[in-house]
Amino acid sequence: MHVDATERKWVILSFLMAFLMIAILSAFAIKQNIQPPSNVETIDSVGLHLTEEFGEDNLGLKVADDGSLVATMVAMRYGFYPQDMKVPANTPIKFRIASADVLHGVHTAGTNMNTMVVPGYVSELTTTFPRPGTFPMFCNEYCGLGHDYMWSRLIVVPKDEFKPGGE
Ligand SMILES: [Cu+2]
Repeated sequence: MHVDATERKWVILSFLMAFLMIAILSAFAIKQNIQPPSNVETIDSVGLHLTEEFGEDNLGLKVADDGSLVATMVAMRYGFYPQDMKVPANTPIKFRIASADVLHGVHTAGTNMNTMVVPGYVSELTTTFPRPGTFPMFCNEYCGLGHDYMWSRLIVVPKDEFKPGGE
């Protein structure tokens, strides 16, 4: 089969470009610790406030029985509850987030924390924040007219200054 030299050159070039793009994507996924969502756990979004875990008084950062930290959050038009959350740096924190109404997203700028919050499911992710500071947490799934105002703050404090439950 005869393949024109110019055509051969472009076939090779297009394959190289595809491999380069896959390599860049893979390198970033590994470097920034990007993982696919893996928790499939259903919950009744309408009755969220009636559950023990996502009841208003139980939201926020808690120490689990095994000593690990679990942060429970509710995303609802148009805010995240609790509004501001204080967490220690360099400590793995498991976030459990549920939506009380429509599809939301949680993106914490400057960190690798980013997940969709699908109504009817509990979004779960575990991450560690290496840098202390105040990071804005945005909704990144358009959820209605107040979407632009849907944000809160994650306050990462140095590990030795952190007291669980204290201010
Ligand atoms: Cu939203």
